[in-house]
Amino acid sequence: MPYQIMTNAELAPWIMEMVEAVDCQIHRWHEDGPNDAALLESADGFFVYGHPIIDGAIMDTMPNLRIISNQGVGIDHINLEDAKARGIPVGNTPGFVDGATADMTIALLLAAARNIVRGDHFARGPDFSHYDANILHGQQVYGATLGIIGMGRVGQQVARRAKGFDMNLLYHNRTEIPEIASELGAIYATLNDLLEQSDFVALNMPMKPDTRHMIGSKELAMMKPTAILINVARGGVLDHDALTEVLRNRGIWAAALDVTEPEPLPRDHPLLSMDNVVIAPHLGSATRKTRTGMIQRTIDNLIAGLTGQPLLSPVA
Ligand code: 8YV
Repeated sequence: MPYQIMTNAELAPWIMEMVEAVDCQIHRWHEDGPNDAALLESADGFFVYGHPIIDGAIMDTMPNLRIISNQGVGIDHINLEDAKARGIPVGNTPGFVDGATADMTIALLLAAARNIVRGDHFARGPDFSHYDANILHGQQVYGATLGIIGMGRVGQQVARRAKGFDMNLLYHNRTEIPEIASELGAIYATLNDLLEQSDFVALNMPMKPDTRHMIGSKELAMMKPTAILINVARGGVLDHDALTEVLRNRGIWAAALDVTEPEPLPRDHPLLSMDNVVIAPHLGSATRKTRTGMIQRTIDNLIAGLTGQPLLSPVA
């Protein structure tokens, strides 16, 4: 009898094939309901795809649930205490997303600094009638100072890449990591010093209760008017009203966002019509190679949980 797995999204055929190959039968679970009571009763595992809120009330609708396996590192949408209280292990996919997410951080940094998106639109439009050396001057990247907030796995990979651009590196982290930082050539700074001194500020911290709106109007006001803020972490670490305000007043030069709060932003959100914003639809780990690794780890965690083995990447 195959394992009965609930999932919250329409999985692509190649993902379905990978899951079904390990004796799992996938059923669609609807975040806004209704869900078939018999299916919920039979559910052995939950394959979490994207960021649906999974709390104790939902877990209680699946009395036989033995594993929650999250495709992705960030697990701020899953109530870990509720899972723990019910003895349900939760797995995620650390190590699989870091490189691609760091690449995306640098891609957004360059895109905002060098007017890639505005330049693309201009180059395609009717106003580009002759070369003009006096248009779309951006911010210099090489030799500039990058402040990384959150020096975990992704932050460290961002630092490695930034070194290739001869950038000076500051970092702020919950705890100082002197050995790794010295190998990366990054100097620890208080949050205030980092914000005041950086030409680019990259948000790479996890979303936790204590990082919620960690960057708000006070913090944004400390940044240089020429500075660029890049967020590939979670929308919730940044106060979007404060960001809208500071960008409107040209208090910072630009923002480059891979994540927002909410996600997606309402279609009439002011950030979407600002020329000093570059925005992507949460593409941090969106390469086929990275996604395949993430899916494989999600499945491996799933099977481990179903068979009572220790997960390959348990969430602490
Ligand atoms: C994923 C992410 O795209 O791993 C994470 O935390 O944000 C992204 O890499 C997303 O979570 C996929 O579900």
